[in-house]
This record gives sequence, structure tokens and C-alpha cells, in this order.
Amino acid sequence: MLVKVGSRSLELGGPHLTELRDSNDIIHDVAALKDRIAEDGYLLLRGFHDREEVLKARRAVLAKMDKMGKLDRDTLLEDGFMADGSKTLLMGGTNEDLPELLDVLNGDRIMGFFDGLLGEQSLTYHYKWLRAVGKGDFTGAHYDIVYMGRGTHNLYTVWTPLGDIDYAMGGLAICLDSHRFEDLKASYGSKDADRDGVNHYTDDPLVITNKYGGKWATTEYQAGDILIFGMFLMHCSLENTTGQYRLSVDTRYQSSKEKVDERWNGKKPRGHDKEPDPVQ
Ligand SMILES: O=C(O)CCC(=O)C(=O)O
Repeated sequence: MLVKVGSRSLELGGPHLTELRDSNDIIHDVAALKDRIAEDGYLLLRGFHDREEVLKARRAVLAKMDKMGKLDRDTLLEDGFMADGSKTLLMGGTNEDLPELLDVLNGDRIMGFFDGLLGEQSLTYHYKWLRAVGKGDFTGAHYDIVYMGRGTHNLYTVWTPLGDIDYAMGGLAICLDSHRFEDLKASYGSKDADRDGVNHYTDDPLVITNKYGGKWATTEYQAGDILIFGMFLMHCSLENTTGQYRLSVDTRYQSSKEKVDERWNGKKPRGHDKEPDPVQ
């Protein structure tokens, strides 16, 4: 099966693309989870959140988008079909008008998980990167450190699909082993989007693997699943090839004892000096 990863079509199970493995077998073993994320660079946890709570958040996001005129009025709201002329919508911010979403992202389940993983009280940045990715769009490959590297580097991204996302709709892909690409970490990974004016490393996933090795990995996601990874793991998204919005949100978690990147925290996070690109 061919899957559109960034600007390429790659064969799933071929030399460049494989399936992510989940870590549900060790979900209650913090030491094993720490070892796994150090080794693999990511944790995929299936059904981590209550599916109904995630679907409630999805409906709230879609109701907001509907009011904005972004959805096709002749179809069911929960299917999230794009209205004619609608485009990708980045709804980054505190999203306080979406309490159903914040209940999932700031709730006891996820905060308790990070308290355990970090061995200290955790916090989550107030800024939430809520995305409705439209037909034909994808996110280019990057390390998150470039966008949020002014606090601790011991910061984690949680990517949360808001709905079921198959290969055609295009969820997240990661580059296995890229947390060990020391040259890339020291070059691209030492940049700051605002200071240095850099953005995605590339739209072509093979530019990275041809030079540094590794392999891309992805999966189909269901509402309730989460994908966790650190600041130095290359990731991009698959292209959304459908006429329905791909809804997801990415959020950040760290120890409350460590330095935060002030651009993203507090009641009114300042954000980037200037928005770097449509699908960052
Ligand atoms: O959802 C996407 O398209 C990109 C997400 C991302 O870059 C992230 O989770 O850091």
C-alpha cells in the first residue's frame, strides 16, 4: 500500500516506511516506559484517553469551525467535511473557549501520566497547537526544539488525534532513530525559529533518511490514542488526501521544576515573533 508521507508516496512495509509499535503492554511500568522512550524515541499509547471524551472535544471544535463557515453544510457535522474554498486552519492558542478540549489535554489522566514519567510534578504549556489540516496539506519534517527550545529540553510533545485518522486522512509519521542523529541535532536542532528564521527541515522525508539513515514509521490512529515524543525526534505528517478536515492537537509537558519556554506559557502566551508557516 502506498502512503503519502510529506511530499513522497512510500510503500508501507517497504524499505522506507514501517508501522509504529504501541507501548500498551508496559503502560503501568514507569521504568519500562522511560527505557522505551529513550530507546525508541516515542511512545504510542492506544486508547489512552476515553474515546467519548475525545469525540466530545472533536464535536466542540467542529461546532466552532461550523460557525466560522468552514464546514460543508450538507454533510454531518461530526464528519468534518470541508466547505468549498476552505483551507487548513491553525487554531493555536489557549483555546479557552473549548473547555471540552482542555478537559482532555489538561486532565488528571495525562498530567498524572507525566507526573509519573518525570518523577516530579508536571505542567503543560497553556498554548495548544490545534490543527484542522485540509485536503492536499501536510506538515514538513522538523524537530520541535526549533520552535520551543528556550526552556528545558526535557520537554515532551503529545500528539492527539481528534477523531479516527486513517492513512488517507494522514496522521503523524516519525523518523526512527532521528533522536540519535547527532550531526542533525547539532546543526538544524540547535536553531531557533524566531532567532534564525528557520522552519521545517524538508518536505521530503527521504532527504533525511538518505543522509542520516533511519526509517519512517506511522500508523492509523483512533480517537483516544496518543503519540508522545521528545524535542529531538524528526516528524512530519502524511498528506490529507480526503475532503474531510484532519483534526488533531499537539501539546507540551515538562517538569514544573524546570525552565519553561515563556513564549508558550501563561494566560496570554506571546507565541512566535511571527507565524512561521501555514502548517508548523
Ligand atoms: O499534526 C501535524 O500536522 C504536525 C504536528 C507536529 O508537528 C507536532 O506534533 O509537533
